[in-house]
Amino acid sequence: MGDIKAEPFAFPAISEALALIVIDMQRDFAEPGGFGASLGNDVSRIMKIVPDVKRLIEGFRAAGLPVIHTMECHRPDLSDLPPAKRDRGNPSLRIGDEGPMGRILISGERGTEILSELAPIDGEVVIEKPGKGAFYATELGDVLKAKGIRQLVFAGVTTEVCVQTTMREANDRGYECLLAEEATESYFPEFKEAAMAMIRAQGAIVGWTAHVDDILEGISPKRIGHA
Ligand code: TIU
Repeated sequence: MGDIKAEPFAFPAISEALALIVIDMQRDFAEPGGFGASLGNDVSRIMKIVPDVKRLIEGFRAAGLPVIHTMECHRPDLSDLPPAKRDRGNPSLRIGDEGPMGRILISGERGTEILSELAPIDGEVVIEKPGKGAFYATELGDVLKAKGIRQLVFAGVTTEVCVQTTMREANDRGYECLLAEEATESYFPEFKEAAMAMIRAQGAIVGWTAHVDDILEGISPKRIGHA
């Protein structure tokens, strides 16, 4: 497969080892009445990245590369929700409360679903995670090991919270991580910029960043075919 144009330098992609992980593209973070809005955020920013996340997912599917989805959510009995998380901040609706899209961030509720435009297809792994990081208290590490995945391309929300936390977890576990710039977003534009700068600083201390077009060019079946 070869190099993908990236910062701070080219990302050395290996087709047998590469997967896309789409973090928490759920209605609760993107639509009015959900968890993101209950924390006082302008959620309209999140919907704007949907077309770029969609073409990245479609590019991975077309190349025959795995797509993994995550969802931040909790059990209906809240047994995996520490009080420290439930009580944090001053939200108008807390995790587990009944909102306009069902109970906030609870598994199986309408608001917890992945946006319909980005819905997983048959055979794609969906990881339900109680934390901000996708490795904590989930089967993600075992799934990646079983599939032989050692490199992860990241998309999803929010850049500095669940995306960055998961990238740091993955980096410490030995995965090479590449963040797709137009396919991630924060409620705070300055936090997105700062998170990307932190990730790629010091010679890719946490990982690389790249434009969606360059990632799609790097994984295109045409290019794999000629590798
Ligand atoms: N609040 C915020 O920025 N993010 C989260 O609570 N979760 C995720 O980032 N998925």
